[in-house]
Amino acid sequence: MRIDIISVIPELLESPLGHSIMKRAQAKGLLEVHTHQLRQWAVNEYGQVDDYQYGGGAGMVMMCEPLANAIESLSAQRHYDEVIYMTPDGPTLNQKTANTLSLKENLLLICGHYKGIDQRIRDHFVTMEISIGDYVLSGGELAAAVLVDAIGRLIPGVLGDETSALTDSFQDGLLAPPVYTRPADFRGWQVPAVLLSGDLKKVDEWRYEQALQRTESRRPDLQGDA
Ligand code: 6GU
Repeated sequence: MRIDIISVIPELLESPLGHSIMKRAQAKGLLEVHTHQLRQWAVNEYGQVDDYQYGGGAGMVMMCEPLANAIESLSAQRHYDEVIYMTPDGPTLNQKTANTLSLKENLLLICGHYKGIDQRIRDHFVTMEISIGDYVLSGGELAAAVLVDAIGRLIPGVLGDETSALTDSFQDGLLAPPVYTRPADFRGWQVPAVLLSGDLKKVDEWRYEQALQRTESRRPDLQGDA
């Protein structure tokens, strides 16, 4: 999979995508992430990409021309399955959306700043909008990093243990059960005996039961959401 990202601060994406699983995915050639500085399509020598909003009001709006030129120039090189605008007023990202997007070949992400981007870009180029939650970030970059991470780890071959993404919280509409590692007794705090029993069927049943209980008490809204 290839993901292109248009941003005025591409540096913000470097660290989140340069370590751990995202680093490994790219090293293995399973994921390519290319960032593009929007200012290379600026309207003047000052690198201008935003302007005052029509109708008045505080806050700048990202202009049509740089974004249209950026999107068209990148789209001339490959077909994008989705052109995604990262915006707090989009539908909220969930595991189902991440699963769907992980099966795509090419994605183009647009990171907004200030008051956002001119509505005409959304109307004429954007095919999908995504928010990562009901709060406002200074720009779309951190949200884009979250999206790339959520998608990237689902690409087959990225996770060392092929099955581990399947047992994540949310993957089956349930939160994950509690986990334990050595020692079995830490300060008198015991690991549940069933996990030491060696009875895999019992362990599976216990985990499922715990997942149900956790979901019921913490996120009753999730039930059957897979
Ligand atoms: Cl995608 N962008 C911004 N700026 N803020 C957000 C967001 C996105 N998702 C939640 N808050």
